Amino acid sequence: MSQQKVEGPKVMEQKTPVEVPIEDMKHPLEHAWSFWMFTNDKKKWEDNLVELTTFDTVEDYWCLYHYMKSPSELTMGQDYMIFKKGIQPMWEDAANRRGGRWLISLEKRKGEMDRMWLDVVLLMIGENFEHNDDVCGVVVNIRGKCKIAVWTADASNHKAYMEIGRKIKDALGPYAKLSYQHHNSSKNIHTM
Ligand code: MGP
Repeated sequence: MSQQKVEGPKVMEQKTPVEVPIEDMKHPLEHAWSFWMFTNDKKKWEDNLVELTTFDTVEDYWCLYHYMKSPSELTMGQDYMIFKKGIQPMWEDAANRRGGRWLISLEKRKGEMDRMWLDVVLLMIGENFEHNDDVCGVVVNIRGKCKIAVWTADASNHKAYMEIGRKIKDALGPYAKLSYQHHNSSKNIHTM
């Protein structure tokens, strides 16, 4: 009896026309951003700041988003901070010294903190403002009264901070309460 020759599946020799490094397949952001964490352990405020990592692509941000705890899972006294690479998340940094912040109060809407944090971070790293250059970073403080704050570079640049504030308000919806303050004062310059 003649034995039938069984042929295995044909393996086509496949050649990728161009070898694309995986890094080049990611979508770059306009800026590189540093992700900071504050844990209230040490006496001096600035000693509690840790720069965890830097990201500069959309994909790397989503990786971090899935890997890290959401703000609502942090413990009391902790902060997350995302600032343009090179800007330290403190008033003393040259980029913040003349600046201020849009404070988003989460007093009554704490349950929505994670969504609001994500919305504001995406708005910021996606460079959705006309005055992107005026945006320094964003902070979420886990306290009895939690807060999200977008820091801008120049508290005397009314046009810039108002445009930024309006975009944040539009993204978060009519119930979001925003107030703008100079870093060296707790007085509200603007509310919306
Ligand atoms: P906070 O953590 O921003 O807000 O500031 P919190 O805890 O809600 O308190 P509140 O004062 O807004 O009601 C708390 C304290 O941390 C400040 O009073 C400062 O002593 C210190 N601190 C906060 N920041 C953002 C800075 C900073 O940029 N530089 C320095 N040196 N100290 C800061």
